[in-house]
Amino acid sequence: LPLSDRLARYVIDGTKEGLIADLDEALQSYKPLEIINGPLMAGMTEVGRLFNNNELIVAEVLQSAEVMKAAVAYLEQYMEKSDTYAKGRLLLATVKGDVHDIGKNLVEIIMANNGFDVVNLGIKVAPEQLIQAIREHQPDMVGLSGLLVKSAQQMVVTAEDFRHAGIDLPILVGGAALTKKFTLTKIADKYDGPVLYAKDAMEGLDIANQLMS
Ligand code: B1M
Repeated sequence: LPLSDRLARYVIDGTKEGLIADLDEALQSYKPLEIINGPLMAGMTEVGRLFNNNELIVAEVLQSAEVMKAAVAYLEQYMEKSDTYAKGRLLLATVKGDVHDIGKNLVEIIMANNGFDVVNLGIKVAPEQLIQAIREHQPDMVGLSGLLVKSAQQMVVTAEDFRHAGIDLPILVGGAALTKKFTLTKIADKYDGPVLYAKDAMEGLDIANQLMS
């Protein structure tokens, strides 16, 4: 198989044997993010398709997620880092009811490598936990991730709870089930501060940079 197909295959098959050697080979021609957004994401998309067709079970998807995480963890050391520090603080979480964290953790890596101080609260984070963490950590913005359809709705609830708590910090949202339209209508409608949608982690960084400039 060509290298890009092999990389996608590790994710689809949920196997790490040979992964590092192939990542090293890919690094000779591509940047770490190109490898993640290209063949590795293509593998994940295929996993999602197979899962949707009942051709994979949750345990197998979990193994695919482990491979993706291992690949991202290995590639992280080769990512470009900026020397700037403390551009701003981002409080980051996957919303209540949702365990998907690969995209969120990618956002953390990219933001942290580019001068942001990131407080990652993990997965299944309820609005009240976020509100408490905002008071404790005094971030400049809050990042919410969620991949399930119900997570988009959970973001609306979170925004509403923030409003009731008197919080109007910028909120950055992302995740597969979200759209810009949903963000600008449904979520922003329930909130007093800015709500911004990022389709991927790099767009999230661009938005965060604009907010802090
Ligand atoms: Co789940 N899962 N999953 N899953 N899973 C999806 C999301 C699904 C689309 C698969 C499918 O059916 N085709 C489907 C959702 C259906 C829906 O609601 N529309 C689904 C389902 C149904 C489920 C369960 C309900 C299955 C079950 O138990 N029956 C269950 C949910 C549990 C829960 O959350 N309560 C479940 C569980 C799991 C695993 C645990 C097995 C595993 C997650 C492991 C983990 O994350 N630690 C898993 C996986 C791996 C997936 C798929 C296959 C891949 C997700 C992924 O990691 N992608 C996924 C199908 C798919 O997306 N193709 C699927 C790679 C990652 C880098 O992309 O997270 O989208 P992503 O992040 C992107 C952008 O979205 C964006 O940037 C990233 C790229 O740079 N982004 C942000 C994300 N967050 C951002 C935040 C930002 C900015 C950008 O700013 C703050």
